[in-house]
Amino acid sequence: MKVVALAGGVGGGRLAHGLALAGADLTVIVNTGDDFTHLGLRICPDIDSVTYTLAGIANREQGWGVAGETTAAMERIRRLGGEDWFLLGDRDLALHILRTDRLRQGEPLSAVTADIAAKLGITARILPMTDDPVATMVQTPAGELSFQNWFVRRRAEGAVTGFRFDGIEAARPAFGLTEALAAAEAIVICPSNPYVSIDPILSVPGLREAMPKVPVIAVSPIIGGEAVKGPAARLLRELGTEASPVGIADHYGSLLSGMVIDEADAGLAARLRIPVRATKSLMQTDEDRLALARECLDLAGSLAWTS
Ligand code: FO1
Repeated sequence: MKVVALAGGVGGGRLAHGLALAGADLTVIVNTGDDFTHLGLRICPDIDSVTYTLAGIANREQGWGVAGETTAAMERIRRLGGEDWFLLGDRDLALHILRTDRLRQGEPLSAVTADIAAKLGITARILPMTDDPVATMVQTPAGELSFQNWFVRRRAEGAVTGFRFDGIEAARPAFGLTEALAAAEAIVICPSNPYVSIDPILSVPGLREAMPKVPVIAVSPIIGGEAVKGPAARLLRELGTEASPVGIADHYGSLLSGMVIDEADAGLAARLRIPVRATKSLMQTDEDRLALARECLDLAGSLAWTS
């Protein structure tokens, strides 16, 4: 089945891996709102989480960076007084150095991303949501913060009043993105943060319009009122309706055809006005990733004739 997955970082990479294991003809559209230039290097955290996970070299517990990483460069940067709040491992740095060099020579992010994925033996297509610069800004009562400053430096603490995707108005879908959507038989919205991972993707002008009339299945990133990782539950409480699959469904609205929620939230299925599957949605092993992906594809398949 031709599947397009919309993904952020950690949860996105894991379900994308499950979809690849399930044999889907997979394209992953990845959020680039977290991207920033740091120590002169262009860092693309969600693209790298998805890439490393699909390549089987990710630091599984952490959700970002490379397994078995060393930090010799970071230690020397620290000793020489460089910025050390954003930890870049040695192998990760190699990718940032090469990518930055190629971007600086004018190569689009989608081309660099595709080539790195191929070099790492990945068969799925990994596409940034756009080749143009977009920066998620976090709005707080004290003013705006850049995403990584908020997420890493301030550990996503403090009141948030909203998000702004700087540059989104001028952003065009990445090369090949609308064609991938047009060919899709199902769309899977991965269990990523709806505000800072999925909304930027859906905000790229022309992307929503390019969504085909096929089942759109979202996997809830909230289990039992909590996010598996990150501030999604708190943000839903502060900005949305409720920290639950119901809040997620409200957030995505009419876009959704169906939803996969965790068995802990099965009691909420009646409040969701769309077809729902309740299953184990916490992905701790590759088998979990595969099983969750199969649940998504099975639900999409059961809805295909109604779209
Ligand atoms: N997240 C952290 O909380 N601390 C870090 O030091 C950190 C470094 C880092 C380096 C490369 C990379 O690709 C991701 C990194 N992340 C780090 C995660 C990053 O903040 C992502 O934006 C989040 O995973 C949200 O998607």
